[in-house]
Amino acid sequence: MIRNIGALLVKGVPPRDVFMQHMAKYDSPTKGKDGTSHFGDLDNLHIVSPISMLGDLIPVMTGVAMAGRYLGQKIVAMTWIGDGGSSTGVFHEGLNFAAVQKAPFVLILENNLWAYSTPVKRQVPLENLADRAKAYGIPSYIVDGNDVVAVYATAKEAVDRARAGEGPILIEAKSFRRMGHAQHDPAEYVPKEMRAHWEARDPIALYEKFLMSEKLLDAKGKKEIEDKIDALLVKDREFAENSPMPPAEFAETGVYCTGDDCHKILPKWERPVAEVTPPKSSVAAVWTVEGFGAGKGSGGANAPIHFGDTEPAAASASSDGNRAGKTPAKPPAKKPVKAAVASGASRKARR
Ligand SMILES: Cc1ncc(C[n+]2csc(CCOP(=O)(O)OP(=O)(O)O)c2C)c(N)n1
Ligand SMILES: [Mg+2]
Repeated sequence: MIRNIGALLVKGVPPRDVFMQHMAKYDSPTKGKDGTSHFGDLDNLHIVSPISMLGDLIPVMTGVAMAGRYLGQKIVAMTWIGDGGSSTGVFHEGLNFAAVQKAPFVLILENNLWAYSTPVKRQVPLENLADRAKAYGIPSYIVDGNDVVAVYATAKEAVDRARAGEGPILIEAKSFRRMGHAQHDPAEYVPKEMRAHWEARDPIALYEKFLMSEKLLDAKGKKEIEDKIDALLVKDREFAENSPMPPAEFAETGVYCTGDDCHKILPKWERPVAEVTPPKSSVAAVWTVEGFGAGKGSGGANAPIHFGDTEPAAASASSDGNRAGKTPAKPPAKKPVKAAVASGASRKARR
């Protein structure tokens, strides 16, 4: 998504592609079909093109991770989601699926405190969004999202763990959205003190300070880097501006897949077919559930199964000396007849 642009540049996408994409030029990665950062590069840089639907890349990237595993490649898939996007249904479906499949997948949850004008506290009843990982039994990290070195070290560790077969990992990067949602949004709803707090923690300024204090960068080196980047941006902007617009007749091509003219979809069996298809690729069926029928219901009768953090009746009875082993003296009161009649009457009246 848009938040990927920085990562795209680090992965090797030239700035001219970003410029041309925004100008919808013919030489852009999508040949002018899209005016956003919705583009990828599967063949060379192994970047899956993102789309606008928040969360949908989670199951997609889980699929990529699983495909890599089937093909015997030691890849790790990675994508991003925002604090707002982490409340979509597909976030949960996708992460659950990744967890149960132990997919080599790292998800970075950028908690920048705002989703449009909604503060994170008004849409998630959690202090740490990393806690969402608990629901899927997967590990998580919390990292200062404005600390470049900490983010790199955490992401590297997570990728190494995923590659080693530990399954998916969620990283919550705590940060702040400095600008509005888009150009139309002056973000006047952001409290001034909050903005001031975070502006003093500008990640680029902090990283520069770190590099200077570690003597990895000095004023001369900084200027050299800035001059190099400026020259590249000017060159790529000119290239983008001079790129033609797509011809009108191109509008109807590339919209639907037309078979071999578009692209061939063929399996690339890099491992023996028998090894990656059932029954070898299947999981053995389980017919019995441990503990089934052995738990106690709160009324003392057999409960079908005892789940997680609800104390079984036997345990709670023994922790309470007075009630130990006793059955309740009176059966629980039935619903008062009057109330039942009244509710029946009001149902009738509504009809
Ligand atoms: C499924 C879905 N619902 C709604 C939207 C519209 N939308 C685009 S961005 C956005 C807010 C996202 O907030 P957050 O996930 O916190 O990301 P941020 O903009 O802070 O990086 C919304 C609701 C969408 N793109 N996809
Ligand atoms: Mg956000």
